[in-house]
Amino acid sequence: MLSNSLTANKKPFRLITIPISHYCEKARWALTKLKLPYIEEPHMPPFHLLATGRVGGKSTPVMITEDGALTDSTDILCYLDKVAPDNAKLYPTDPDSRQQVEQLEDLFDEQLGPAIRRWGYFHAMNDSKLMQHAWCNGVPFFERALFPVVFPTVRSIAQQKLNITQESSAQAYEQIKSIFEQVSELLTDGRTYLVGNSFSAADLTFAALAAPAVRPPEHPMTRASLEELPSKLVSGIKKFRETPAGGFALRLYHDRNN
Ligand SMILES: N[C@@H](CCC(=O)N[C@@H](CS)C(=O)NCC(=O)O)C(=O)O
Repeated sequence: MLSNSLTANKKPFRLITIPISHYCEKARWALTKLKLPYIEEPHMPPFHLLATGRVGGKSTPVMITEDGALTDSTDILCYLDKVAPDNAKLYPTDPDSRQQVEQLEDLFDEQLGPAIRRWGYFHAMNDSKLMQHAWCNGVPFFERALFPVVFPTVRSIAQQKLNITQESSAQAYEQIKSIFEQVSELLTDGRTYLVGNSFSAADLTFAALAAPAVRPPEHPMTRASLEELPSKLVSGIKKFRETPAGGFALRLYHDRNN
């Protein structure tokens, strides 16, 4: 739990992640953008539960601050916004604009994120080599070593928990298309950012959660090449990249580290 007053963190934040997770990338990007020091502690599922459970969390990302642990990506962004300097805020001060940012962030968190995960995992989960690369990037040695032992069980639990079936994946694909269309529609007036004239949590959340569907070359956790991906995923990625929303996510990634 967080205390009421925020303390200036003297130590780097700790960020517990499943490194491939697009929600973890949302938190990582915010920390990078705000140039706040952090140490990432990457884990492979289900070993993340040992780390997140210790601080009262379950899913990743979890960020540990001197004020307590934050167990949701949106809570992490709101916290970071409070410690960010005035010229680097992720949420507008104007109440109407802030509401628009929060509504878009909720839409992306609640619909786009789960749909992309379901569609992506449906096509990738039977390729254990691909999954090994996706899940083991930078994780402790013993977790990596146990991948071949635990993966079949973890995969079947994940398939049930996330309802990953051919039918749900096809529905998820349509849902991604529909949210991309909504974002493309917003961009038709030539705006640079989704809300107002500056980069906000809405832009960051869209790009981070859309990343698995457009595979930006600048993404810190995925390989740029599409060659190793299943062909169904590649054809979807190529289509998403060609949409205005996809191009927008790619542009934001191009500028991610500036
Ligand atoms: N609402 C959460 C969602 C996070 C989430 O779904 N994280 C997934 C990775 S993509 C996770 O850690 N799943 C493993 C679990 O729930 O045990 C947030 O925004 O932080």
